[in-house]
Amino acid sequence: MRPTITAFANSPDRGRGLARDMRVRWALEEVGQPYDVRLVSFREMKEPAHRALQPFGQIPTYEEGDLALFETGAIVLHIAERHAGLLPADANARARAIAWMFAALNTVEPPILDREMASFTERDRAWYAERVPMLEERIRVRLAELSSRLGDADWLDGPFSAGDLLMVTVLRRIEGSALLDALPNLTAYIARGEARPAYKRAFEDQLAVFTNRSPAGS
Ligand code: GTB
Repeated sequence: MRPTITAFANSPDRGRGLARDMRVRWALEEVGQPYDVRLVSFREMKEPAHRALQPFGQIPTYEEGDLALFETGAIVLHIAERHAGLLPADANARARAIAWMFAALNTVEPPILDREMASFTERDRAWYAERVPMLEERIRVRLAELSSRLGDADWLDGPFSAGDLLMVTVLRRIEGSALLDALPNLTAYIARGEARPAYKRAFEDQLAVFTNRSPAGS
């Protein structure tokens, strides 16, 4: 059954692949599953019809027959479990790939989000200048640990998996920042993810939402 996902009608990043529907698009492209996209405005996201799918009034959502899912980790895991290509067949390797999915979302993403949120909401606060180095140090520690584990491997644990897919989307949030400067293996890891044909198709489709939208947006 062809799934439908939701995405921003008017993404703040102008479709540069940072909004989280990118993860779901990429996963669907990796497994060769065609899908539909329903674009929602910020107002629509907070209305009851959307909250019935996503209690927090966010994108993306995923509908497939009588299944409705939210949370990108759960959606990507669902896709990976139902199609070949994103999780290894061997039970232990599969469990480890799932561990990397959780690591991306629970261990690496939180300090990156804390830094990002502070820059949006605390810039004019007296403590901001003092707080930023601490927030950045937390990111640096995680990145150094991740870099050390990755070493000179292409992917985190054997072949590309849903764990790499989520990790690359998390790291893209700081792509181009000085935080990654000292860690060329992570920069190359992100580039390897972005070079995958499935990633490129997903990116182009997300970008097309912005380039094709009406000038007024929604
Ligand atoms: N934990 C949830 C998941 O993984 O599905 C988080 C979902 C989420 O944060 N969704 C965001 C959202 O709907 C969009 S992705 N926000 C609206 C709201 O909460 O009211 C976050 C995002 C948005 C925009 C950019 N950007 O433009 O750069 C990057 C990331």
